[in-house]
Amino acid sequence: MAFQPLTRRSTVRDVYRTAVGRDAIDKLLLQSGVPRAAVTAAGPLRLSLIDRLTSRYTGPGFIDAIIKLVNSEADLPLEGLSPDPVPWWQEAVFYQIYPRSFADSDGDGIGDLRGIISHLDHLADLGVDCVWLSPIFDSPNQDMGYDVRDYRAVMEEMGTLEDLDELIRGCHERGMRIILDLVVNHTSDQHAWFQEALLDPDGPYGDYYFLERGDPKTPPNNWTSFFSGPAWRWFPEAGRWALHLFADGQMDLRWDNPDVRREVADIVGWWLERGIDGFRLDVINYISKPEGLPDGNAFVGALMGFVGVEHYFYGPRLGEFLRGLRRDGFTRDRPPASTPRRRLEDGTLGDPLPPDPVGVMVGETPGVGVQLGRLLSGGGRDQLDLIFNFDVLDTPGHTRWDDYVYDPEYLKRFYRTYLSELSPNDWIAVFLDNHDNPRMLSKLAGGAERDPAVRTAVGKLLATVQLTMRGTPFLYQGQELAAVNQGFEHIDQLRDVESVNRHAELLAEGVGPRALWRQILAGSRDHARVPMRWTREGGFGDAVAWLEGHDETPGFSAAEQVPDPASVYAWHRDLIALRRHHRALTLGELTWVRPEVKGYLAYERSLDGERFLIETNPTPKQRRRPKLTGRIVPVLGGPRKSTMRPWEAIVSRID
Ligand code: TEU
Repeated sequence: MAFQPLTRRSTVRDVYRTAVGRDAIDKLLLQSGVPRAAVTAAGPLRLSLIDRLTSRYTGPGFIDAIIKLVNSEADLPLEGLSPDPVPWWQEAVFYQIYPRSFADSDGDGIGDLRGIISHLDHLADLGVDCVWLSPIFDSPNQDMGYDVRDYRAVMEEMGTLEDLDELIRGCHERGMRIILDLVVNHTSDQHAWFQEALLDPDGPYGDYYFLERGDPKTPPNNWTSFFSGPAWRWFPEAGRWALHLFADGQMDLRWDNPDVRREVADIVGWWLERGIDGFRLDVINYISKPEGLPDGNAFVGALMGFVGVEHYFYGPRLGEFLRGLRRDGFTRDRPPASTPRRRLEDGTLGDPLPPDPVGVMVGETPGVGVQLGRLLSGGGRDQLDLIFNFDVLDTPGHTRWDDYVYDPEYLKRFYRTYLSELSPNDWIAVFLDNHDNPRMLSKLAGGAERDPAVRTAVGKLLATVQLTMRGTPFLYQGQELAAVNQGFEHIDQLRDVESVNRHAELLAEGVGPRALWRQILAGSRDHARVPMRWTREGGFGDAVAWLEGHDETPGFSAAEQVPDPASVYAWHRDLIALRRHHRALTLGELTWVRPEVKGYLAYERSLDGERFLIETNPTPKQRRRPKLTGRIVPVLGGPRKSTMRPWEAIVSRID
């Protein structure tokens, strides 16, 4: 189907028919909590009419912004591409480590590489196939390493390049791959490039960033930062404004400059040669900004919480930049220092594998919905391999700053819709936790997880869904120990720049102390950043951790969980082992089972005549189990009674 550009005479239905328009509308509905049926109702209406009807709320330019966004992506065809034979990452279990909080080997209260090395067996025993390290490169840590000062050096407090080489080898020897975090939408203001740029804004490095002349009182446009305030900082020494979508020390790189693209590709190649198997690419969908940096629409800004996003969350040259990076950076032209050993059927390890021709590219893509996700990661499109779709994290009408209980019906709806819109060329990443979000276990249990039995049950339930959903699971450290949100009591206990800035901003706006703290506590990224609980006493022994955890509930440390066959850890390990032996659970088709039944989240996975039934009751209430036919034999969990216990999860074989 040829792409027809939208005009003001187009209808809502026309917009919804396009990939970009569909995602944009879905996102607006999700943010505002309006049901999808509204689109059907408004389907035949012309955009000019919608503009007239809604401009009172949206202000001028809203509809034009949508039209422009949709017309910028004429690149629709997704069908007819030939997917590769199954790439390794489709069957893999990834595990995200937040190095600062994983394990501390030298007692300074900060996690480090040697700490990770000493716990590699924990990961291998769990069954992890690929480890992802959040940033470890040299950084002033305004945003905990997401502000890189030197892309070829390890942060001092985390160790040395030699430690990292040893860590890479340690993963490979255990049959695991390892990827790092590539943060290249921005650099730290302390990066040599930016320092050079400030010294000589008209020199070559000035062009690496968005350095704009102007009046020191008026920023170049109305964009706001994700971490409060305007997205611009004035540098008097250079007489220029500089763009920063995140903290004021995270300066956005100007990817339109071919030198920037070449530098990034070189960095990637350098690491691949050292043995790194790929990267998770931080906010990679933000790298292309439109020429002229136009003002953001105020209505979209108010709805999304940030002004300007519609201009860069899927910018004009994004696809081109990603294809270039894949070709010039991720495609190997030199052999790596080492490769992972092959994992054999019987669980032992074989010889090292041949190098992957292309390092894996996992895109962190906030704001990207199902259709844009397909455009960015569809097989054969030569952009990314996997993307994170964040719409799973909060239910419609909610953001992470709202104090609310997660509705499990939405979890079902999210995956149903997502999977139903994919073609055989698409593959998704499945994640519930990461270092930027409170724990899903706490969101779903809504406080009931203070009861250890509930905590265990919910932890197992979430693991079941995540590890048997059709897609590649990304576990985040601590999920295997049923980690929960922390009982922070005061802003002084928090370390995250986002929480700290937001706190100050709300305070300045006059929000009362209770309402303010409620928000911060609901949404703070620090919940997931406290030290991993290796022992009952905590994570980092006697050292004072850089961020203290508050969870003291007995039973939920690694020391207690690992030896216990009924633990959440054992459940993860057993499920991962089951996946490894039965491809129906990784590559198999997924068919929903009685999806209309509330409080029953169930599906079948099947391949080559082998069938598994996954059944959960993601609610605090006992429920009647829908009657199913066939011989159903539990292999994990059970027994399978006519009523389901609260939070029950069972994996069965259908014979
Ligand atoms: O996060 C990007 C992002 O948009 C959000 O998840 C962000 O944390 C916040 O929720 C915006 O409101 C990535 C990293 O994962 C995050 O840790 C970094 O702070 C951020 O990019 C900047 O590099």
